[in-house]
Amino acid sequence: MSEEPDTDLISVGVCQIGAESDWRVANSESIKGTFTEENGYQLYFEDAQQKQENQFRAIRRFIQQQVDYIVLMPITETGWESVLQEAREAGIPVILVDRMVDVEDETLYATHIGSDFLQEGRTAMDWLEQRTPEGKPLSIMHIRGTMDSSAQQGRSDALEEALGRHPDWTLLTRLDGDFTQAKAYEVVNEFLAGQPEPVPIDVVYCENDNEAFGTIQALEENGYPCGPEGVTVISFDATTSGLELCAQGKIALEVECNPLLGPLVEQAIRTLEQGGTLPRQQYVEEKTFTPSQVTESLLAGRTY
Ligand code: GZL
Repeated sequence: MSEEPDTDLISVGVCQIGAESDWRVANSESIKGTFTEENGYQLYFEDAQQKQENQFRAIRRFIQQQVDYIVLMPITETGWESVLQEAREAGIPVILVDRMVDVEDETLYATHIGSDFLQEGRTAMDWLEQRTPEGKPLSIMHIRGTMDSSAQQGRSDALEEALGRHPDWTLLTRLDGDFTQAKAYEVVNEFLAGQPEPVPIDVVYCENDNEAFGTIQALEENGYPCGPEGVTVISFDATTSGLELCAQGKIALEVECNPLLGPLVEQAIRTLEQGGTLPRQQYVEEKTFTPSQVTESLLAGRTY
């Protein structure tokens, strides 16, 4: 970023995680579509390629650039104290978007706008409990998202809670899919190749759609069909591609995670510009979808 910020525009430094998933791409598009010059903003957008140290570097660049606001999508929850203190010392408000940070001093950020990941997971577990007769054994494969991210922690905690309620449910394995299709495909194939004989898999709990895509491909290539007569796949995000697989019955439950956060972030900046105060936490509305609920009109109306 060589040019000095244009003083008529509100300068916003956005520190994005990467482009690891359909969800993330849609989230970035929402931000870029909101913070345009015609809307009164000068946008500095940094893609950290899924590395926290790149996020630290980007935030320090924004501080040097003396942007008016920093928008941070923190890849993981820990390690943020010093760089957020530097932003505060520079007098630059930080707005957290999507995932959360784990800091003692909550005044290090102006607000958090995103999802309640634990509630998303609990919603998925409520659905699974309602459709599973009491006492029926289940063997569950868990594909975790990026470790230490709040999305992974919340969704994983909900599954652990449910396993604690159901002694008849067995956790077959926990695999780390890092929210990507390629990694999920790799680790599921590795797991299946390591089994001396076919294993019973009743449910696969994928912590985002891109993991579900890779998992379903690996399962079906290894003779485990996914669907009403086969493996029950639970996924998060409800992207268009995820909903299309849900409509086909390959994903039994989609838990929506809304990536279109640009307008809410802009509202927060406008409030701060007018000297207003913000709630610490702003959760977004999210729904769930089962195959019969994924209609043509729903798909036609999806923008991500
Ligand atoms: C959730 C977000 C997660 C998505 C994944 O808000 O942090 O990261 O569920 C994305 O698709 O990679």
